[in-house]
Amino acid sequence: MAMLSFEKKYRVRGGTLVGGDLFDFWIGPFYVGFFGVTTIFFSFLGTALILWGASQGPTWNVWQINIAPPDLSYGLRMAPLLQGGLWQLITVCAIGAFGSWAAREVEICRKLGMGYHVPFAFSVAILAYVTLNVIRPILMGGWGHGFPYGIFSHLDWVSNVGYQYLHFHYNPAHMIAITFFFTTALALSMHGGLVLSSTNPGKGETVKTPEHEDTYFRDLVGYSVGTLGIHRLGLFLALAAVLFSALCIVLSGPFWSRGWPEWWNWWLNMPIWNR
Ligand code: 07D
Ligand code: 07D
Repeated sequence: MAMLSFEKKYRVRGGTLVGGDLFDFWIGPFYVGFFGVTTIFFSFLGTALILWGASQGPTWNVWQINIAPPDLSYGLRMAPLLQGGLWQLITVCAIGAFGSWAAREVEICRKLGMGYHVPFAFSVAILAYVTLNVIRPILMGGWGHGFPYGIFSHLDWVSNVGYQYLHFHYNPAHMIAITFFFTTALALSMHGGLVLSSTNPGKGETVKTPEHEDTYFRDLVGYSVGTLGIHRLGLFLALAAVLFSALCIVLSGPFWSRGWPEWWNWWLNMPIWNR
């Protein structure tokens, strides 16, 4: 298979960030690497801590398992294991696992001589998580402001925090983030649809070229962003969505502690209305 001969060519030592040749090998299709080992270490330890926490809690119902952060009275100190200390250790494991995964992506990019777009994009997701559970809690002076680890409990957290600011939809950065998320879905659906419509024709029909794709959008809306451009646009839209999300939550509390509808008073207070 062509893929296999290609793999043989690139499956050579080098490109690692740390550890030199140590762990610089593959198991089946998976590249191991130093950061593969640290990913496994942190994710196994984190999962084991969640399971142990669950065993100390009231339920094994997977939807209801909940590992809560410490009470606000602990501030930014370490808490006893069952009073939020577990949440603190799991947070360290999560950051260790996500960071290791990003570093492993970087090593694979280096081996292949590719750009760092994928690890860069994943780092933006990590930044959103770190904003929620490290940066914002530190700015607000308590780990208790982080979200709990549990499928339903983290939804309760989102809802409660939303209502603490009266009406979260009035948060302007939340509005921009949502608009970027919706636009990302629009762009992906149009791009996926366009590529399938030209490269997956019915039986007996020929596969069309990128010129067909460009012409389609030029005919439709007068402009085509182009084959490379659509991927730049997609990456930009998705990253902007997550960056504005991180912004909307870090503003809530550290920089704006009242209801978000009140923020819009600047509009009502503009001198122009008093003339
Ligand atoms: C499809 C890639 C695959 C990833 C998956 C997630 C785990 C967690 C943990 C048992 C798109 C795997 C899940 C490993 C198991 C335990 C303790 C990615 C894909 C399938 N959420 N959230 C979900 C996480 C936050 C919110 C689902 C993680 C914030 C809302 C899943 C994080 C806020 C809704 C989940 C995180 C928030 C969800 C599906 C981290 C704002 C839903 C996720 C680390 C961002 C939806 C029951 C998905 C749901 C949902 C995981 C953070 C809001 C359990 C890992 C605090 C409103 N979230 N979430 O498909 O059905 O993502 O919930 O930051 O409605 Mg969440
Ligand atoms: C944080 C996930 C990081 C994930 C990582 C990877 C694994 C491995 C393993 C699968 C950021 C984890 C990987 C675990 C898995 C295997 C094998 C992504 C993260 C590192 N909101 N809202 C957002 C909407 C309302 C509120 C963001 C819409 C209400 C609060 C987004 C609506 C109130 C917060 C968004 C709506 C409210 C948010 C989430 C509609 C509640 C946040 C996306 C239509 C009453 C959160 C940074 C995101 C945020 C957030 C959308 C409604 C509150 C823009 C569309 C009015 C408190 N909301 N929201 O950030 O900004 O992803 O987080 O009503 O904290 Mg909202």
